[in-house]
Amino acid sequence: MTNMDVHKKIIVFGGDGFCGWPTSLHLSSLGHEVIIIDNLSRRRIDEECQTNSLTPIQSMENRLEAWKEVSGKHIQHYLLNVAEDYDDLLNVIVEEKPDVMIHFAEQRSAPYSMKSSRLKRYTVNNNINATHNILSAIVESGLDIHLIHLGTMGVYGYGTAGIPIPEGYLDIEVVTEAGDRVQQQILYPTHPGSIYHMTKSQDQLLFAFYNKNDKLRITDLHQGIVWGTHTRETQLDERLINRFDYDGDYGTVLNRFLMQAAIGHPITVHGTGGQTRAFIHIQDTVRCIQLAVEHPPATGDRVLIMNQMTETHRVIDLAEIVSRLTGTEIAFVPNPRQEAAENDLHVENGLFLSKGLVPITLNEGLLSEITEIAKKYANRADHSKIPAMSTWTKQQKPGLL
Ligand code: USQ
Repeated sequence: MTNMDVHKKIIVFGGDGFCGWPTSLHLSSLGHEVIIIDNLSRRRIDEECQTNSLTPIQSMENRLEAWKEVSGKHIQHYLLNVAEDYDDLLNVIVEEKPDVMIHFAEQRSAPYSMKSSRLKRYTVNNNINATHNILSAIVESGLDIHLIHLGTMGVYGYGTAGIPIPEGYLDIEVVTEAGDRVQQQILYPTHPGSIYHMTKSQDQLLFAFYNKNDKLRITDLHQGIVWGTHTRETQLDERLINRFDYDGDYGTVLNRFLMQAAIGHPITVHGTGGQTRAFIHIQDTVRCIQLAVEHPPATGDRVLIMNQMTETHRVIDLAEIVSRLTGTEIAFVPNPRQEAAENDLHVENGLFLSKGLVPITLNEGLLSEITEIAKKYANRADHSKIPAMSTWTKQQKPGLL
């Protein structure tokens, strides 16, 4: 029996979110026993910001009931705050004895994390405590659990001066005073662009420490910007539908552009649109997590870091593609963020390709995403939530926004 055929018990932290929900369904469909731990904070933030998913997502109870009906498989849900309820977290881990735990349970919006000092502190407290509580609980449980974490390409920063971004580690050579050449591999220096991205940079250090000190087996996935909505499993029944964020805080760039085109709103390019970013389709996200589950590091291995992205694009090029497909005009708006106006980006992603990932490209999915999702649910859109309102500095006030 190969590693791929083994059915595992898997806890998914943050299994109600945009990446966590389709991942939970996918792993369950493969025969793994999936347990979701989620405090439903993403839904609370929607209420706080008076925003909503463009798609009509169901309550957690309805989602799980629908999955049982459609697949015959049971997913259990624990309502638990991983960042705060350490004892409960430890108890669940000790009782359930999972083989694998997947950690999506972090506040994931850069603009939201920059909105106010309250939200900066919330993001830091939530994200870093969640990660540390999980690591600490694995050690205290005494169990040999493979931890998979959803990190971000944003820890590297985007100004790479032509250097292809390696998968986590950089080869360096230092010439000592005596003239000796010393070679080393170090964690690629982090260069986060928001409080949110900074928390993911801190996560890397926590992983490095627990890996060195306690020999924890950890995979850290540096994911690019996700686009798309459906995966094979979320399409099986409308009650399983994934969330689609389009608002100025949580909507990611390409999905925002697709939704804007669907409702005839000008496509909001920040600045010149010369920002180059890494992208991946949500279907490939869940496939990558499957591959990470099937290829765990061995005890004693260093943290396995893989770049979870399939393509790089400039924001302006994406806007032009969507504009060409739909006839929607492009609006250049002052950039509310502090980021380089233009950058090159070369990313190595050979690890996932070598494990069998066959990427979905933009060409294959864009039109259907516009018609099947954005247009279908356009009547649910609140147009007042489209502008990006979060600014990176107090002084900067984006004129048009
Ligand atoms: N942008 C626009 N117009 C818009 C929205 C965004 O031009 O209407 C620009 C932004 O200024 C930025 C780029 O598009 O230059 C990407 O913005 P984004 O909101 O799509 O992505 P980001 O804030 O980086 O965060 C998202 C996810 C985060 C994940 C990250 C991966 O929210 O959870 O970690 O993508 S990465 O960008 O590779 O770090």
